[in-house]
Amino acid sequence: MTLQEELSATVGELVQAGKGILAADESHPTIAKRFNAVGVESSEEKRREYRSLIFSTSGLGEFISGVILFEETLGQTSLDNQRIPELLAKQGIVPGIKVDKGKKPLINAPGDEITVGLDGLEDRLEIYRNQGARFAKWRDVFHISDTLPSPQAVEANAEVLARYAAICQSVGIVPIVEPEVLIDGNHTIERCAEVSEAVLREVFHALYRHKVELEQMILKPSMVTPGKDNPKATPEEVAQATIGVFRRAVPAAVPGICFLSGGQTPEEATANLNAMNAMGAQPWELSFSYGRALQEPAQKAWAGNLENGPAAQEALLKRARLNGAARNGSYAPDMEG
Ligand code: 5MM
Repeated sequence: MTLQEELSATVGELVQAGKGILAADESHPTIAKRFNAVGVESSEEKRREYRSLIFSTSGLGEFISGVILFEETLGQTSLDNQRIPELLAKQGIVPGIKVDKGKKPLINAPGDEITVGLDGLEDRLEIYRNQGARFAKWRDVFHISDTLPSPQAVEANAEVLARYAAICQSVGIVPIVEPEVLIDGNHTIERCAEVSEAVLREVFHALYRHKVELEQMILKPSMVTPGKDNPKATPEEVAQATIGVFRRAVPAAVPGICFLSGGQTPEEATANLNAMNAMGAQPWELSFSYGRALQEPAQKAWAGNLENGPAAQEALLKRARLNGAARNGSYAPDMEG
């Protein structure tokens, strides 16, 4: 297979109907926060136990097409001693890897941040590829206020996202391009729409400049919602606002838009995705790449105790199945049971 054929095959697998992506790439500080919420201290062994447990969920491959891993997990073995990427591949799930190195304050732009990690990326990708990763993820974040994000934050982050995507494609790794407009704050849904459109337009300009093949990447954006300190919008309002912005700013050549959940509850994230798919056919597949919205119930059920493994797996499978239904607009809240 040529690199181009490999990229196309991976994209095709990731955007399959009825399936989405599980984001399990929490960095050490983030997973410690998640574990802390369920009374568990984060250690390498506990992270291996939890992640091995959820990836072994029987039937997960029916609703999950890919899993984004953290570097540590890519090199770990499961509780029954299989390499994690192999365990996933056996379920028909494509292993992927988060490759950014987190964010830092953007100099001369108070309140804005810039994602780092381009140095040595090509070499790291070769190693990840040999370990079984077939796609990658890089996340930029944009804060909303009356004045943020600044134009330089939008431009600088778009530029690194595009350079990352170009490097990934050059070595046969599908890039997931994640510009997250944060939900934090008391902004309106209209202000979120304005910022989201500006960010997406800049990202696609940068992708064009860097000659990234839009057909061989996946977009992982946030939905257009009011800030979390404001009353919530209905799923129909979120769907209208999000699709409105995306139809203006995301080229039809992009095969899939896999949303992040960004602090929505698991039920909200499912209902919002469902409402978008219920609006009818769009130029792109509308799917999910959720972290918290897929894992939160499973983490609560597990609570650090392996004996709770079956309950944790059941909780994960339930959310995966319901989001699978939201992929074609057939989810209804009474399916929550
Ligand atoms: C799973 O969390 C990912 C890693 O975050 P950190 O680098 O901060 O540890 C994160 O990139 C995630 O993939 C996306 O934000 C989507 O996750 P949510 O929870 O927003 O669906």
